[in-house]
Amino acid sequence: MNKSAMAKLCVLLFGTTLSYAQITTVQDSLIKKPVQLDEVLVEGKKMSDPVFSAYKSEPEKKVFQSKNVADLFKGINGFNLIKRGNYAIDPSFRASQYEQLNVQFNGGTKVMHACPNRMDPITTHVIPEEIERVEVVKGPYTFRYGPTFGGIVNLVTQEVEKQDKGYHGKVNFGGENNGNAITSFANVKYVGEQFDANLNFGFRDFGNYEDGDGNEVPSSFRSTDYGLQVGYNPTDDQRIQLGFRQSFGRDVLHAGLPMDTEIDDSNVLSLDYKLDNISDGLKTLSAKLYRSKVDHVMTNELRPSFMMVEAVSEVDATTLGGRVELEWRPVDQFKLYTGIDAFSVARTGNRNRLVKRNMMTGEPLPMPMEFEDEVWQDSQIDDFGAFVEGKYPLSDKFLLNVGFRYDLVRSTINAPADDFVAEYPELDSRTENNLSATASIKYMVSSNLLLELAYGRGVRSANMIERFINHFTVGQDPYEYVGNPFLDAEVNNQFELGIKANANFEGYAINRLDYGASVFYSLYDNYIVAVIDPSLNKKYMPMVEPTEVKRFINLDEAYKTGFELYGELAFLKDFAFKTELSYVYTKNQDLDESLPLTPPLVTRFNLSFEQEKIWARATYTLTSEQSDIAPSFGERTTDGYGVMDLSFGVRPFQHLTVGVAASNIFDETYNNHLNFSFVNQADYGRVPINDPGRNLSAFIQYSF
Ligand SMILES: [Cu+2]
Repeated sequence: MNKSAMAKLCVLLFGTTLSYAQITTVQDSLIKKPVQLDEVLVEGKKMSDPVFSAYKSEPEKKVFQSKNVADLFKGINGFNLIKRGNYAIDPSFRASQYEQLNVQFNGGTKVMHACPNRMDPITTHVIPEEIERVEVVKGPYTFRYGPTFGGIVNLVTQEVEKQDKGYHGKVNFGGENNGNAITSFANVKYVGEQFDANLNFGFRDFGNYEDGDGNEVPSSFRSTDYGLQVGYNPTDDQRIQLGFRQSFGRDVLHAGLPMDTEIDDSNVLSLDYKLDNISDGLKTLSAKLYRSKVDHVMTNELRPSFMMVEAVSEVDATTLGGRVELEWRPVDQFKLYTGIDAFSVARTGNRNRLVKRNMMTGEPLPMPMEFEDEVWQDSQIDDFGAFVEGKYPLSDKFLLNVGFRYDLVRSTINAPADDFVAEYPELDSRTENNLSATASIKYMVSSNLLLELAYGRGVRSANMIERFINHFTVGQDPYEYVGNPFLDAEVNNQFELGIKANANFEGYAINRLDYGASVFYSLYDNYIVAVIDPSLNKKYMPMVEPTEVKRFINLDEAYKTGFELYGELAFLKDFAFKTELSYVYTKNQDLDESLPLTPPLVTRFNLSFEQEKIWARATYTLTSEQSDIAPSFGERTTDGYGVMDLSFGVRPFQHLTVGVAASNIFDETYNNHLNFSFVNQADYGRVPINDPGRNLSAFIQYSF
């Protein structure tokens, strides 16, 4: 590929990602460029980025309001949120969720939840203000960052090594009127020639919010977080980085789950190393090692069921992992990546129940009865992987990417309950061998037009709940679920075709037009879902409806298809109008219904105005009715709705930023199709949880 074509491609790719990024910060070019640790996407090195990737940079300088986890994914087309309240929020992308998405921090660090109800997903162990960028690969199109089934979501925290030398810092406060929420965040960092350090602290206190009709939703929580990161560059070509962070969640109310969190503590320790410019043939060595731990305590003390049974669960999860990658240049322009990685999650913990009343009659028992239930049965899943991936420009217009990955997945259950052994007499540790592969092409038609075509085969072995859960209600419905240790890994064969284009207009009222679309089709083998199994008997409260029990099984036939498209028009220098659309259609052919958790069609209109010292935005999000549902999952049709958000920010002085925002200004009462339903709440039956009504917020930030 000749130089001008390379330059064109860079310009094109950079230009089109701008529409995702909204605002990019231009770095002062340093004379000596420090070694940077790898992320999934590398700004300015678009020839290395995976196909169908996008990122959203948090507009660091132009803030409107304090961030929450939901906001991190709001601006990325195709994302939806699975809400169990206002705290335990999981991202969903194109109807893939949980372990189907490879969600990680900083290019590989993982934090696995301890709670069987996912009260503590990875998004709860981070300060949202700390996340500077969210990177996404939309399918199994790269395997360098671990086994990937439905896509990669990489949350990038502040990249100290990219900053200017000296001291930096910021402190901010935010407040919201709906739920009387307050947020605070402080950060100080030092960047030196060889040494750098970064310290974060955050505190958040949220009350119960009200929906559009003024009904209070039990959703309050408090969380305190801090993180420390130190980096050392022993030579020009090396970097070592050590990170440690802790998060303390307290008194979290989960409207859509049977219990509330008392304690949710997590810590993450990570060590990164990179050696660059090794030789002509071998360019880079990157290594990472991490350990994370989540301790979780939940009770039903504040719930109606407490009067019959007192229940306390104390569970924990330990995640260990690491990777080593070598980047080669066997011939000029040919980038070859080889590596190995490992990922292990182990969970323990019990639920203690004190039965105070006779379940049949409701009469108090003369002697309350105590029970102890194994939640995780001391299970462990280890994944050891090896990958090879190559990027080669076939001509000055074609970039070819081919990758393979092998995973050895070992699952063990160390303390199986008697009834679980009775259900599965052949229960033993098990080893699976998974093969993943991808091939894709980037085709640069002209400097303003890029076409992408990709195929990926992503494989996901069953998670711990799907394998080993023993009569717990872990779904959105009230059924007891039983794991299945003999599940086959589910396979996603995904095809995707996409276009990104732009046009610049000199001397007109219209300045720039960006547009793009991608269409995908996923054919699944062995898709894992839970269905009612008449051969299973209910274990807990056997007389209470529903009396059937669900078991996880593999489906024979299922598929998914859909598209995303966007168009953005920049005009009158400071204005931009953007439209985005995302749609997914899923089919579980075995049961002739949709797959669970399929999001509705979402259309977003965004008008923004941006100058150096003043900026504003109006967003109208139209969510259509969802009637393609999974009745076997307890889903019901969800009405469509439209929500209007307004925000305004100003920088009156050099270091000071002030923002105000109004979300859902028309006080619409609505619930998203992916929201959980109220469970075990005194004031609500099993109806979907409504999202917040009107919310006014104010934000102030001082940075230097
Ligand atoms: Cu929990």
